[in-house]
Amino acid sequence: MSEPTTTSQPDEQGTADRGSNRSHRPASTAFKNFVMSQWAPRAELGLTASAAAPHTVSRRAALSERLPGVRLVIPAGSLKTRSNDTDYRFRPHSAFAHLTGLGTDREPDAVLVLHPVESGSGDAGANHHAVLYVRPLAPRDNEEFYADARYGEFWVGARPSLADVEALTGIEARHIDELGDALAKDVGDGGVHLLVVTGADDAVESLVEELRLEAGEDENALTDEKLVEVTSELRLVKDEYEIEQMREAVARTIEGFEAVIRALPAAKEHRRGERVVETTFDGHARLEGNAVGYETIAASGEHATTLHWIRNDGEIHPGDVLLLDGGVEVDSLYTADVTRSLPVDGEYSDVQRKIYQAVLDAADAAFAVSRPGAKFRDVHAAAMEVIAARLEEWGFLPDGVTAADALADDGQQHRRWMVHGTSHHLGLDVHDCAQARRELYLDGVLEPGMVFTIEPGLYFKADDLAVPEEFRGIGVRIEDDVLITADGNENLSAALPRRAEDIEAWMASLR
Ligand SMILES: [Mn+2]
Repeated sequence: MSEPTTTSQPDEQGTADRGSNRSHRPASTAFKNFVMSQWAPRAELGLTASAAAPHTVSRRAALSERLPGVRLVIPAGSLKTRSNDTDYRFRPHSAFAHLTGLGTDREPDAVLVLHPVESGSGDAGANHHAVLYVRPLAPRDNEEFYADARYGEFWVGARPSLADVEALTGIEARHIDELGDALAKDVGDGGVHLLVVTGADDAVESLVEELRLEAGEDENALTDEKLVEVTSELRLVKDEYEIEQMREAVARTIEGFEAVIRALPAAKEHRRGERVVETTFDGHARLEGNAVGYETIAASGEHATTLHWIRNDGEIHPGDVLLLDGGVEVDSLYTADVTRSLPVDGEYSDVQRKIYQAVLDAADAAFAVSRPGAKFRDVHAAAMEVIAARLEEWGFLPDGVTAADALADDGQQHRRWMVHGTSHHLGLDVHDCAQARRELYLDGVLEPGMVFTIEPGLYFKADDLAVPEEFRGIGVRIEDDVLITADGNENLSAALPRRAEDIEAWMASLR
């Protein structure tokens, strides 16, 4: 990649603050005049309303309903440094993406503000008027055009104009330079209170904090945690567009799994076979979606007993079960989260099949209770009953401990072999809605439109002396993505084989 220059003016010693000792950018007036001239008029980006835009109106209205009279600040976040002067690819904060419909890498430094207005006189009859503050494309007579490695057109391509942003989102767009004054307006004694989604953009957070300090904090005022909680809870039930995006993410993910199976012969030959699996899946995610929704877990043999094995540098040995936990994130940033545990030679051994069947039975039990009106925690409980029963049957629980003892709060011995939960909400974040209140999440009641995973597993470490030797070094997880429907559930990832015999037949068909 090219060496970035800087927008900072060189000081008297001829140095600048960012990458200065490597910068060869000419600073002569002759160069500036020449580089800024003789450009054809800009072609319009020609952006039109996104498919998400109409749905975001009601999402913002729902947020407005929950927090009337408060100015709500939802930053997209800023570019994050990877090292020195190179940044990670940008991904907007999920609350921002949800409320604006902006996906892919849009739009670093942007801030959505919901300005409180007289009750019911805002957008679509809500209590707020939404404005998006963005850093628009700089004109060609601005040095940013050619000299700014972070934002300049020469470096990162043409950014959308304010008109483009309005067309794409349906939200009024203003220059980011107006943000400070807009946030400060009427803040203070008896005036408007500010809340900001924390953890997205340090600079915006500091600005809000400063304005609140100047205004004098009201001790009884709502805190930022409330806004974070509400933006998280808004996503517990997905709208039609979101469900369609989840279907898309799952479909692309299933293709990724198929690509991995086709690559297994090459993976078995490579000294880092797990990397062949990872790069095959991740490559598919970049080609057909935005990226992976989280780091792919490609764990063969004993590595599968490490729950978040993402180093993926191991060999794939004959006879291994390969645990692949991957999700394609589509351009709208919704992600799937699916796991299959595959026999790399195409057939499970007897003990692998035995473990696999126990996990599958646990998953099926969880599916059977997933319907409107059930508690979220019932799903986990149903899976654990099967897991505990099977471990008792195999004689793995300590002497004198029955499955029923283990299932009691003061037991839980079965969890030695499955320390994670069975389910989590899924959507823009792989662990979606994580800041929702407990009574709406863990203790919450299932409703149509909720999407979550069912992912029981059993993991027997290679050095686990509590189980017979033949079980050691095998990890199995089966993870599907579930949509709660009006009268039950739909397995969104049902097109990916689940039963042991179906997995074997499917692998054979792809060979
Ligand atoms: Mn998961």
